[in-house]
Amino acid sequence: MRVTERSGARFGVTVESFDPRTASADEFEALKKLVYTEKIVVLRGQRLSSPEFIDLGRRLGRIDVYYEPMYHHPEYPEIFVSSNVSSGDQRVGVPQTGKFWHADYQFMAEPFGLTLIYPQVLPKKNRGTYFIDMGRVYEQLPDELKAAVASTRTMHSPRRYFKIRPSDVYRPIKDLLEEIEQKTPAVAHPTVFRHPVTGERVLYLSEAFAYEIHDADGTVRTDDLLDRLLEFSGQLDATFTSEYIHLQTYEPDDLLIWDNRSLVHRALHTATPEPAVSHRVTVHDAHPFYEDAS
Ligand code: 7UC
Ligand code: FE
Repeated sequence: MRVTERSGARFGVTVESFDPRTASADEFEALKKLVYTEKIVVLRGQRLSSPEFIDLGRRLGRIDVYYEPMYHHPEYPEIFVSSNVSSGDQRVGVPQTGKFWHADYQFMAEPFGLTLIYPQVLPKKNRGTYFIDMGRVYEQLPDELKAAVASTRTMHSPRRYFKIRPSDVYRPIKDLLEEIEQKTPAVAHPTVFRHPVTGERVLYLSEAFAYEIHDADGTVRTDDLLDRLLEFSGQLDATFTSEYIHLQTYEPDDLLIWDNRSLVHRALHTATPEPAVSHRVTVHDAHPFYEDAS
């Protein structure tokens, strides 16, 4: 396993010569440690079959199968397929996934710690993902905002970004809205938590899923605190020039693993509708998702 810091990048490392099919338990431990400390690990030169990709996920923890079957790989439900390749009835996966700032499963009671992305078809123009390290954002938050978020909880829901399924055509929107609330009721997470591995404090909120902040006594905040936090973090920056935004681009045979506790991400908008297919596996590691920030 050869680790290279990526020059000019805000965070993340590149790893060459890591073969998940033959790597030892020690090598997997070293890899995991890198993901927690460096936030993004790009495994270079990966030529894995889908079962091998799933095995890699299993070596890292317990795989979480996405709750909406529309995203599943037809043979391997463990794989979430993002694809803009449309072939009529044969369509596999879902187009335009994640084109909004979010952390994966942030709207669930128990999100997973690790996300693995393995691009399968890359457009000619760079396809990439934007990332923001919300650990660094918390560290640099002005004292006044740090004081304002202490002991608060943030409410999360997928309701604004739930994707209409083919089977939803002709359904009254009211029934669909009710189904979303019933299947994925809003969840509260601490606005700031401690990362169970690094001990780092993380500002855990995103533009897509966070909708409300509650004070310690449960009172809903009616001020603009949530917007000010999102603004500070760079998630409202339409020009993507915020100092916190890191654009991760992909080379063929790259496989990304990132820390889903401290990073929020957003799929890059490509101007031309070129074919792009990506496979995703998500994993609960051996640690609780978060620890109390106090
Ligand atoms: O279609 C999508 O962008 C899926 C998104 C709402 N959820 C991904 C996740 O893991 O939270
Ligand atoms: Fe995502």
